[in-house]
Amino acid sequence: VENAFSFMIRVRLPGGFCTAEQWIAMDDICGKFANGTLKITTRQTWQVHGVLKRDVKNTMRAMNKACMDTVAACGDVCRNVLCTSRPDVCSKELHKEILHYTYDIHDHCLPRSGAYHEIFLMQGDEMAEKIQVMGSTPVEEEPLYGLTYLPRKFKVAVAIPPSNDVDLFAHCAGFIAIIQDGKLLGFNVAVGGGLGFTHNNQKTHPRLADVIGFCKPGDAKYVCECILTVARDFGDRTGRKHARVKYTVEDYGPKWFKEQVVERLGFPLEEAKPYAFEHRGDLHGWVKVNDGTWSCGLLIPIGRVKESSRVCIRKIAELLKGEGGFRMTCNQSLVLENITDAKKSQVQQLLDQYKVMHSKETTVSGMRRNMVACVALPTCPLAFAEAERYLPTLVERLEAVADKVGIAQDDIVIRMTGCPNSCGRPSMAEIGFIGKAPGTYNMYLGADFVGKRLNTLYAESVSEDEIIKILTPMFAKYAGGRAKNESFGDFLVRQGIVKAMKDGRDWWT
Ligand code: SRM
Ligand code: SF4
Repeated sequence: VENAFSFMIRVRLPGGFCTAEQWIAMDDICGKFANGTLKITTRQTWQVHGVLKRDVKNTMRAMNKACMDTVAACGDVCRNVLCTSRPDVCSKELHKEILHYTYDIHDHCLPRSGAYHEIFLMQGDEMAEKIQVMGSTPVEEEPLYGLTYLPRKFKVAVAIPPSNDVDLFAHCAGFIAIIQDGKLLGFNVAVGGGLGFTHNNQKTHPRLADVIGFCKPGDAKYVCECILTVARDFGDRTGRKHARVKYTVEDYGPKWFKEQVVERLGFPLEEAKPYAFEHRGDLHGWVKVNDGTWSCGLLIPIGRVKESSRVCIRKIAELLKGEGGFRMTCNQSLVLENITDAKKSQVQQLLDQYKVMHSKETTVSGMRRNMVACVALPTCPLAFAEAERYLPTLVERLEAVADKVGIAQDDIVIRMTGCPNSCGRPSMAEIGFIGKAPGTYNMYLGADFVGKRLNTLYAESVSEDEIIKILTPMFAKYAGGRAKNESFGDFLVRQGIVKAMKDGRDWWT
């Protein structure tokens, strides 16, 4: 008898988009092969958990049948490329154009290997035939990755200001859409972001990306290629803890890194253009898009689609077959797209019937609207503490405190992870928690609201009661003493409660 090994499987979904038919396929897959839930991740896609070893190939094949795969969803390659999910930041045409360049970058940097198809999709005879033809000679060529691929994972995002929902500065390579008079001029280019670190290893730390210039829209994929190949050629291959692009940028300097990129490009990057991020949150509720259709942003707590939310979204997908769109967000939620006037009330009815949150209702606090947590226990083997299963409970206690001082409706970015790998980007939260041991967290405060500053360690190994004790007077002080439109993180820094973390190298000081 073999052990009942079970696996997590993550789908590749650039820009976070799928059709109604693909949603239905994933819903079937999670019911048939996984644990009956879909997990929307911080990188705009789904994971399914609990797939038994014997079902791995069947799951991959079912995904393939619905025109999806898991290529480059993990590994030392360019991962799922993100793009802003909010339909209210620009016209639909412009969003489409920017998504087109997102796909361009993604497709250009995708590994070419056919191994995935050979291993997971080919059937027995087909496979035997292929092996015979290949003999022992490698027949594949990886133009970007070569034989040794990258030293480490490589992450890319495209942001459409004023939204920074993708957390652009957490990325190895970032592209900020520069829009003038409704036209896309090109992208500011950022390099060297990354958040993972290791407790007590001061050689590791989170780092935010530097903006190094501007490129024309059609050049974005080549710029990304050059950033990737500089990482490939100069990244540290002697130790995985120092192999991310952020360390290469830091060790050699952003100026040197830019020179390398420009040399490979064969033309200069222009001076970066002005832009402004104003928020990182998702759309919640309905918005009419300029082509006359509706979009509706849902609030799926910590991205876990299960029980009534699963039934509800499945029914919506059935209703929107052939027309609707489903866009995952980087805050682990979902935007329903392309809803006609005729279908809007039926969608609304389903959301009401199954009580799926989809508006800035007063029952939903600002913290709950902005909470993110990684999966952590029970499935993540690297977790020291709970995150997904626990943050909503902690937020409930904090809501009571916030309510008392009248700030329950204020947007505050709060995030938690089970370990310092930082999958929920906690070091960019105004209130961040990173698991130390079961029930205890390091508490970080003072990142800004829009994702341009890291937070700072405030207290080590704190328990729930200690967290409440620390935040209660801070919330009261904030309620009484904040400046107009001042965010919680900025207030804490202005008050000197924590120092501003200007550079990731100061993480441990
Ligand atoms: Fe992550 C590893 C979950 C986004 C940094 N991440 C893992 C693994 C696969 C654990 C493992 O290696 O065994 C986790 C699977 C847990 C489970 O049970 O499902 C895991 N990461 C996740 C997700 C699902 C968190 C979530 O709840 O949404 C996110 C999936 C994204 C996706 O769809 O591809 C996820 N991971 C991130 C992010 C955020 C981001 O990319 O914007 C980060 C921080 C940004 C960064 O990369 O710097 C992140 N994950 C890591 C790291 C640390 C990398 C580092 O540079 O040190 C690891 C561990 C590793 O790579 O060695 C890791
Ligand atoms: Fe697992 Fe750590 Fe990532 Fe959470 S942050 S999912 S505990 S690796």
